[in-house]
Amino acid sequence: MSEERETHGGDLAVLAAQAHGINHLFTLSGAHVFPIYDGAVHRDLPIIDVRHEQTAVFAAEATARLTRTPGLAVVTAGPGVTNGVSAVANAFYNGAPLLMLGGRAPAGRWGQGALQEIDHPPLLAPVTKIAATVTRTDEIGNEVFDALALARTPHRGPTFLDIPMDIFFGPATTHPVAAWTPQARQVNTDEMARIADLIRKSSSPLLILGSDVWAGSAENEALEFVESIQIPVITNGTARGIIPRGNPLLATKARSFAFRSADLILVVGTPLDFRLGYGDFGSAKVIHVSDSPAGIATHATLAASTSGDLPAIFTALTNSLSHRVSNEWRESITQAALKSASKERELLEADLSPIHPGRIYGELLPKLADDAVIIGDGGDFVSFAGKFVEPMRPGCWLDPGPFGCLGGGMGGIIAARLARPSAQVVALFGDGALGFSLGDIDSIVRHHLPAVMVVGNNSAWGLEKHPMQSIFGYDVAADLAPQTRYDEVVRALGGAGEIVTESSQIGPALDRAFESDVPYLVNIITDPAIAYPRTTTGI
Ligand SMILES: Cc1ncc(C[n+]2csc(CCOP(=O)(O)OP(=O)(O)O)c2C)c(N)n1
Ligand SMILES: [Mg+2]
Repeated sequence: MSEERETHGGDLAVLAAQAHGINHLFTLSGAHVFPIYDGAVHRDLPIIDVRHEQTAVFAAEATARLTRTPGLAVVTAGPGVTNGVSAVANAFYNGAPLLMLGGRAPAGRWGQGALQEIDHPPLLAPVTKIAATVTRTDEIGNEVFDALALARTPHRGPTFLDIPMDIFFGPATTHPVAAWTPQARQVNTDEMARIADLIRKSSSPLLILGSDVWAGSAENEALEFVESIQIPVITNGTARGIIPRGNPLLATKARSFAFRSADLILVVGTPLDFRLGYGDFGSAKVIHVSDSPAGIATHATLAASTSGDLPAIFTALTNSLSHRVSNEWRESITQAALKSASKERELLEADLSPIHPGRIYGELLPKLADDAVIIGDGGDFVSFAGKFVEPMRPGCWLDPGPFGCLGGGMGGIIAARLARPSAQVVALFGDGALGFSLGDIDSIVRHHLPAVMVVGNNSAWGLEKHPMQSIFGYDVAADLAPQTRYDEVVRALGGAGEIVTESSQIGPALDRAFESDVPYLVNIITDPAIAYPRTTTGI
């Protein structure tokens, strides 16, 4: 297809998206956005159509988190946009760059009550970096390009544009669009000197690596820094795997001991939110490093902070520090990690009836390849995954993140399978969470996106049932129908699956799932009485 063509606004939007390296358009149909479909068809941008707009946006978010290229979700006016809002909010709190492009009632009819007429940007403004309406056809290309550039500029996050139908269908001439290139950024040398000094003086430092380290392509520089001074590390989100399983500096399994015993905690690329005790670690000094000035916590007492280019920040630290963290501190972390690993082994090997969720991970872990993509969508069942699964590579772990929106699993599968065509894709679902995106089994079947889906089926919203029990002594609105055959739902929609009720059946069922070349759901009936032993409540 030639670059120049007399066409409409849809072509301009597609060219701008392609200049950002976007390879897929996630959508659910509506006439308001037909021009971009026509542009995508003419410009060979594959269209992945799904059964709920939320899944389109979750797929865009997961694409961004896995590939570090922005995702693109296209939704129709009105309910198409409103259905996407929860997933946009999730992406906002994960710092995931995407553009949700919405249709909009025609500008020429505004105020007259056209179908699905609603002003979207005010709904999206609190959860996007920009939410705006395009007002001229010949500006569509620039505005889409700029919205994507803003989305992927640190601190990353979603953006929203809507395009009135008459503007979108308006005549346009396309021109070649130059590919996007990132802007170079500096580090603050004074702040870096102070941080290096604090690390040098610390006898028991601990490093926390968050998702922005992976998003900012700082994983190699981070690992180099860690190895050079031998500092123990805890990772979260997509940063899990930067320090691979088996590396003695990985302190994730010694988490409570490490937080309790460190005298300095250096947090890079993640907010000091409830997951990190709001940045209050008792007497330990805290350093906060973010990819942007607004990311530095203002609610915590910080010994130092800096923001900027994360690879450059790690390189500066490596260059300015020549000491090694003490053997005693590292050894105490290793011992604490070994102790908790031996306790975990009991759960991983539990041979109980009904099945203990831990045993599912005991069976799954040895079957995971180093490049497996793991997606979690659920409550307690996914918390167990967080405890047991230690990825070997970064950018291979998708959990809902701090906004905690259930329902992202199927969008995660779509994105993971497209981004990593030959890798294992394993989605771990709570039975409650699965219900949000069950209809999109149809999407992964239609688009031939095989994946292994494992449901920890405790017939309950477990992560709500158990807390309500402990607060009120009883629970309501927390039970689901017992032992629902989600595997049969998948089969009816064209995939495959089976039910598992005994621990000994888990391994063979997982083997069949990995060997199959279709979406395969292993529906594992687990003990409803088991609650994840939680130490944080999120409040
Ligand atoms: C969209 C959304 N609605 C409600 C919640 C509140 N919530 C958090 S965990 C949870 C229970 C999840 O149940 P399930 O997926 O079955 O996992 P389990 O805890 O039983 O393992 C609920 C309802 C949420 N996080 N997101
Ligand atoms: Mg459940």
